[in-house]
Amino acid sequence: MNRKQLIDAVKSQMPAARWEHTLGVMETAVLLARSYQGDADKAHMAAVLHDVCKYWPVKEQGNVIRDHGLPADLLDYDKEIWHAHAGAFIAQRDYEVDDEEVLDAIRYHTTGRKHMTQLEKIVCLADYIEPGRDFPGVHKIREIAEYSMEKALLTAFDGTIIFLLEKGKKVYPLTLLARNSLVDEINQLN
Ligand code: DGI
Ligand code: FE
Ligand code: FE
Repeated sequence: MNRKQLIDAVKSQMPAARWEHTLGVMETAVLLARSYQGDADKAHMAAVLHDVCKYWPVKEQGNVIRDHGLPADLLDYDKEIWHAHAGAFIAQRDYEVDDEEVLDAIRYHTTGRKHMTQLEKIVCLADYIEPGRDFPGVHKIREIAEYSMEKALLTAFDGTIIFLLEKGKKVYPLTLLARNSLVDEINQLN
């Protein structure tokens, strides 16, 4: 599959509005990679595929997790986070992606994790701040992203955690670990 075929195949998996979002993440991920010494090709590839399963029926996303030994505890948390792990599996199986760094960037783009790689930060942050995003606080995160990916991502995760707490929802532990890990990184940078 060449790059054009890959892009067309992923595009066919989602409604037009979600494809617009994916285009925004592709563009933003490449810009972040250039600004922060990331690998722009890998960032682009992970961005193309990051939401590949997002519009699959939730039941199918759950089946991918159950049937292929992905972390079973995901099933005890919000369904919104399933598509990331399921997507990494599908990227490898159906789209012939074999680069572990790219697969991890897809896998952790929603929840994050402790000690996120540069590529994971790029894709996760691009997902929050791509031009089509419009949620309270997004402007501030875009401003911070001009000088620190870690500070921008911390602000983004804090917003998500607060949002989940206010809704009375559970927080997947990796998101808390990601958040704490960024605090450590930032304090060592200062
Ligand atoms: O797929 P997208 O809409 O582009 O963005 P995403 O993959 O970041 O989706 C995240 C959604 O998942 C967001 O609306 C918040 C929700 N969510 C539910 N539980 C958790 C969670 N997000 C994180 N980071 N951690 C959770 O535990
Ligand atoms: Fe997503
Ligand atoms: Fe996304």
